[in-house]
Amino acid sequence: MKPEVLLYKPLPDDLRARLDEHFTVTVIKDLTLENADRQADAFARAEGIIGSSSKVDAALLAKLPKLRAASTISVGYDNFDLDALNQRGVVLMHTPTVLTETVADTMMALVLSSARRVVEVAERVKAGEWRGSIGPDWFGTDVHHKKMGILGMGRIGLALAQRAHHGFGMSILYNARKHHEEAESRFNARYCDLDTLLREADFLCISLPLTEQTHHMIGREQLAKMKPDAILINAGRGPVVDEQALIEALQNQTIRGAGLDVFEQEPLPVDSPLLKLPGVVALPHIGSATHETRYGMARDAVDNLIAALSGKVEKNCVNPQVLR
Ligand code: 8YV
Repeated sequence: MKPEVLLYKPLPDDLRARLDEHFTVTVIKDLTLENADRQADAFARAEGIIGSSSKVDAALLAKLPKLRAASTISVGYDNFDLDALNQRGVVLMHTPTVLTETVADTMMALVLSSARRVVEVAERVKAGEWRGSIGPDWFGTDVHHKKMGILGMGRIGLALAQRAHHGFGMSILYNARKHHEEAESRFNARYCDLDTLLREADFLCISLPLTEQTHHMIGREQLAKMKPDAILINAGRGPVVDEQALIEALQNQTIRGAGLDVFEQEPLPVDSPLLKLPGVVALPHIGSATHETRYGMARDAVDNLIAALSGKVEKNCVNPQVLR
């Protein structure tokens, strides 16, 4: 008998076939309490779940009495109640390495497009406004040789530092829970406290997971410390930044701009004041969204679930303590 699993995100055909080889699969749209009631039998039998973005808390876990493993097709797992999983002994698997370079590319795209106003001026060209030689109202600000401040020196922060330092000659400052020797030796990155990071960075690049400690870590007080010419980049999780405070800082022009791939509410409401601010580049959470990387994430998530349900976990496990 193959273990039963719930799949709540479409997979490429070959990966779906691999999942079917190992498990009896029930497809559901989202992991919600309503769907748990509608498909109660499948939930009651499921030993594994695989997908992304749905909220998994104690109430949902109560509908999954046989669950042993959860495999998320993402690096972030803030949508999971980790304490509840640990209490139930459910192992949580994620996809941390495969998306690193792609997300760092996205962050560099946000740096370049917000500094050089790429989206805004391209729209003006399309609107027929380019009629002669351009003046200062089309100009941006330089990226090369500026100071990049990285908040959170994990895998993605490191890949961003590499691009900024080697590709653009930028100097790197960073703040993280601890010193990162590789960042310091390879990219000459300088460790500093958060205040120094805020005061000195031309680009404040946030690459942090969302936790109780990082929620609204950048708020009114922190934004007030940034340079008037600084640009804030966030491609981690929206709620790390107090969005209302950011909107006010941008409206009052106490900072120059923002490049955002993540928001407090996603999809970003169409009436968000962020969309009316010319200094803002807003992307629809495309950090990892390339064909290659999304395939790799789905492949790793399938492999992670197979490993977890056969008791052969070697990597990509968020809570290995439940295995002991
Ligand atoms: C995901 C992300 O693709 O991995 C993450 O944590 O934010 C994105 O890369 C997104 O959650 C949708 O799966």
